[in-house]
Amino acid sequence: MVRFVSLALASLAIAGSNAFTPSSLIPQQKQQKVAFTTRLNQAATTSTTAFNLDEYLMSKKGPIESALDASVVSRIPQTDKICESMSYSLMAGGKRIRPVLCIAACEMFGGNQEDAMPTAVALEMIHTMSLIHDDLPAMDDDDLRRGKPTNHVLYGEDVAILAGDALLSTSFEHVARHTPNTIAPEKIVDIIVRLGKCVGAEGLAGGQVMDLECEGRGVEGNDVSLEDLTWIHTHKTAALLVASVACGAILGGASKEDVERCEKFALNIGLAFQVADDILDITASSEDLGKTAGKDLEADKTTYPKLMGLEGAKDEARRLVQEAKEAIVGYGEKADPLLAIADYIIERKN
Ligand code: GRG
Repeated sequence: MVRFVSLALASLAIAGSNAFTPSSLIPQQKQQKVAFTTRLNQAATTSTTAFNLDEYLMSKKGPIESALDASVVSRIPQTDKICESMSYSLMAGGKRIRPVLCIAACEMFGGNQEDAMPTAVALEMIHTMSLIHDDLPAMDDDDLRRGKPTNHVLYGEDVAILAGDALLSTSFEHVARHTPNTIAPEKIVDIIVRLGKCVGAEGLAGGQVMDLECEGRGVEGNDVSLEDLTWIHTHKTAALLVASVACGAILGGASKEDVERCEKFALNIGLAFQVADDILDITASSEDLGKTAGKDLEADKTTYPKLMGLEGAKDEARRLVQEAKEAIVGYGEKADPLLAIADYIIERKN
């Protein structure tokens, strides 16, 4: 229901300005926009399929888990320990949202799962690295992740840091080595650039540093603003989701404009994801989350609920998802998986 309301709203918002202009009078770039708007309106009025997200996620789970499992293998006894530590966190469960987003975006543009899988694996390696490092005593100092003891609890801080480093470097190697040779080398380079960028100063690492700098702020006159919070989460959380969708789209054959629409979609779901995470930290149990609940409150962190109130944060999450969907609804039924994932991101329980 929410879906159809949002489709109608998107249709109303974007319909209009070029409705009766002959296409020969419209410049080419604008023509593409008109064509997209027309598709958007058609999708908004004709899409009635009830997409089954559970079935879709189940169909992706097996291939993703197998590819992840095969991606870290110790070939000599000297690497047994580091590989065990890498595999432990990589195979410890998790929703696999980033690989699914990558594959779904690739398929939306007519690409296939096999083309996207090495990048999907790389994204989950990067995500897992960030979780291992985030849980370290020098960062969030947590001993529970994905319902299991954190990496450093089992392997020690030294090995956990190195396992994270190894997952990060292996992610780039994996894309370069395993992406099928039917994909143009320029695309593979573009993907590696995007993966590198979303981890660096303008990605996870930069977002995390700004987050650490903001911790403990909140003294009158020096409060963390909504703008600060949005910057942190655009980089710390959304950047990897943007890379997931954009890389999938590129592998599927998307044009520059298509990739930009995908980036807009992913930035908004990325922020919504974090708003939902902040809400769950207050409302869910550690058992449901698979990690320690209530940590934000305990550390007096600035979060969306703290700045907007719980109901305000829920409204903000819904607004962001709505905006995300408007960016890609014009792709019609092919966008169903991504649209359903957008809803799931704020409805999830962990
Ligand atoms: C070492 C270069 C380098 C970077 C790491 C620690 C760090 C810098 C960044 C922190 C990134 C981080 C942990 C962001 C939070 C993102 C988030 C909401 C994670 C939870 O993701 P889910 O819910 O987890 O997808 P599962 O377990 O389902 O995979």
